[in-house]
Amino acid sequence: MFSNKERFKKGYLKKLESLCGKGIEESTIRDQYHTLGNMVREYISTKWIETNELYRSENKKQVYYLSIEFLLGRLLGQNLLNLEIKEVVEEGLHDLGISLSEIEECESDPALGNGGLGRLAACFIDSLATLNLPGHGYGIRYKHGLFDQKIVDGYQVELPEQWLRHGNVWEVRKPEEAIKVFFWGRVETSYDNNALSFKHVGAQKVLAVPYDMPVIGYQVDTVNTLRLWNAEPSSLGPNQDTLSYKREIEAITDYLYPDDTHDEGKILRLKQQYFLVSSSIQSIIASFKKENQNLRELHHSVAIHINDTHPAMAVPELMRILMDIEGLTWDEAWEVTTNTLSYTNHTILSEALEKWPIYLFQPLLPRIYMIIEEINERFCAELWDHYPGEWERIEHMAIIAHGLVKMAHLAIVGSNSINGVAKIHSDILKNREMKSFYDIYPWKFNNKTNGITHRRWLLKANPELTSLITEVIGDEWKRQPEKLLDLKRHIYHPELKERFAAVKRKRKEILAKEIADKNGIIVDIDSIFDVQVKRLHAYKRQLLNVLHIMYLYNRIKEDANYSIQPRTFIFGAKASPTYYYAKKVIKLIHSLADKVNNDPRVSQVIKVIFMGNYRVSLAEDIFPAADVSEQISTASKEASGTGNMKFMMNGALTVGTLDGANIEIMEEVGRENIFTFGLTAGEVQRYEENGRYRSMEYYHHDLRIRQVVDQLTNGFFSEDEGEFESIADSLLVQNDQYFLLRDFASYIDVQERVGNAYQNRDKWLEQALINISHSGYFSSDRTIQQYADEIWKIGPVGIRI
Ligand code: 26M
Repeated sequence: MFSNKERFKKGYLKKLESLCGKGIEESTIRDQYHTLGNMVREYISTKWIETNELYRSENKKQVYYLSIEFLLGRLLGQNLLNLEIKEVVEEGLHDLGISLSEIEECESDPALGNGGLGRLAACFIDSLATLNLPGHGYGIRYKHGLFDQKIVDGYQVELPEQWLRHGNVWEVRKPEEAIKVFFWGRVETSYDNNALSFKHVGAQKVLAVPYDMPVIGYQVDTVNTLRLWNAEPSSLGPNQDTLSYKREIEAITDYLYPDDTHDEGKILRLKQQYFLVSSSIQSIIASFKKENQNLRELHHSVAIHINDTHPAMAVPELMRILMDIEGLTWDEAWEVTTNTLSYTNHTILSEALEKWPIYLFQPLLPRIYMIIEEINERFCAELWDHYPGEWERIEHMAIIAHGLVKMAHLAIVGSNSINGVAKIHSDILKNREMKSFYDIYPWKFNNKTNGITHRRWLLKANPELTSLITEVIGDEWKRQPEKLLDLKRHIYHPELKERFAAVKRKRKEILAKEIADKNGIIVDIDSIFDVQVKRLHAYKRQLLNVLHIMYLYNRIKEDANYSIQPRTFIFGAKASPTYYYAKKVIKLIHSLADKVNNDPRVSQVIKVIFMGNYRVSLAEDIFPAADVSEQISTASKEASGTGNMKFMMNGALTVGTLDGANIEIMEEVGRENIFTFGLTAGEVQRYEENGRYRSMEYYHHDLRIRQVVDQLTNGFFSEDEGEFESIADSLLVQNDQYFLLRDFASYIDVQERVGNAYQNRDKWLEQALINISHSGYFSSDRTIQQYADEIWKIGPVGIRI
């Protein structure tokens, strides 16, 4: 059907007719999207079935990636690209008077994630399929993904996201594979056949119905599965046929929690976690049992990965199934469990470390809690052997302490591998944050530096740059991204530089048009597009970026001769709805934008743009247009970052701290090709330990700082003077926890260097190209290959290229 244009056109018209009962003239754009989506799904259905059959028949080891979030982004364009049918479709539709890109626009982003962690999971499943690895995602089918952000008078307002409003062509509901998940009730213990047996009685039974989505590899026949669970009432018993009962159950998968740091401790969140874990593990065991008998050998056929601690209940859940249902002894079950599970840590921020109060946990999950207690007791006994008499250390490392269940400790004890997401982050885990665990289990700890799928973030997002690269070095790099290094031999060729410049310019024009449409502001294409897009958080220091812009504003106002390279500062960020400070910073960016953009002289050289509702589809327009990538977190706080990689891959230069993967970007491109500044992680740590930092001293001693901080509260923004007082307080009264004022001078300096560097156009273009050349290392294909080889011990199945 996609083998040539004419066939496609015929098939398309026929499908439109049968599906929508319409001819092309009466069809709406949604009909047209729906038709194409269905054709693609049908086209891959054979490959999907064949992939599953291959996995069954070869009986090779499989990996299951459990994640509370998968931030997929739109699928139509990516699927067409991976299937290599995009051109046929585009040309065929063109003949029919339809624009493919308009059709693509009508797909809503499946925004089933908050940010980095969820997007990483999406990149990983793409790489797994492309590398022909038998690996599947397990997640939750939230009815509402991350909220839509509206900006009203400079304030963020959240609206419920509605990605399923018009249905989802990519999913297949599998009610026959539904699974029951048990909540509440109590455990009856009895002694029969010389063994204890446990019965969970009086439980509320929730039905987990899988919706499977195909994950299509690039240029291969592999189609893996992303299985998303939906909560539904199981057969209604007496007194259960009420609407409120139905609502209570469905609520489990209604909303994605919009907070990506603060551990909220809400019971619904705990239900979501267990719902994901229990349905996934039961389903994994069921499919294992179809081909294998002996559960004592589960770990030879199955690896289960837990993405952060959110699915850490996989540890007790697997123990429960192996013992209570399959009849293994504790020791047998423990051997299998720990050999099956592995865990990735994504943060060291203490407020993000999950701890559940026993009073919530125990009534909701009585059997799981019992098992955790037993794991804890055995673990503490083991610690006692290691550290006899060291009560404090043991209490500190325990899984249950002070009325709380510590999910990270559970994950570490129950897994065979614990990894951080960038070198520095893994080192901090080993030497500081989890040192006491590293001391007893050194072999478990390792690093897997994050990556991004270059298929979405370069091939799909930036087809112009993709063509240029391919013209110069051929197209092997598409499957072997490290081959982007071949570009290096060409970067001094004036023609390549000019053509890259033309691509960048074109992409800046496209973004500028979007900004004109959405924000009503005309930006200068020749200005530096300086971009910070990511969730809004104190540690990511969007406020430092703001303070720099305020400083520039002041310089321009005060010095008629001050001349700088024009810049457009672009922000995109969602704040958690309950995060007061983050919302204030969004308002501050808008107030600053008003001030800057409406000043006749200042606005000639700088502009400030806030792009609302930052999400995957918008990101695909932003990264290709960026000149400068802002990666300015307080050193040690950003575990890795992945936006930094998307920028570099699209030829932006990084302004960054020595944090997360920025350090590895620097190692790749060389110090000369990145702009670093600020405290190192070691310096931050020393300040945190010795308590010697006094932000007030920087306020008093640096006039530039005093001026901008004063402007937060002196009516400079011509509104309510108290509006930004809490932000000023965070810097002075609360002693500036994230060292903005400490890094201010260094940041101003480096930004001045950036402005000057941009004026040496030739050199800038070379540096951008060097960044692109070295971005292949940051492909998630490399990351996934390392997970496959070093953690999961899985290999490819049924290769065809
Ligand atoms: C937890 C409990 C309750 C509600 C929400 C959560 C929660 C959800 C998402 C906590 C954290 C979540 O994500 C954290 C995250 O995105 N971390 C980022 O992970 C990226 C991928 O490894 C890294 O690149 C980023 O540095 C890291 O901040």
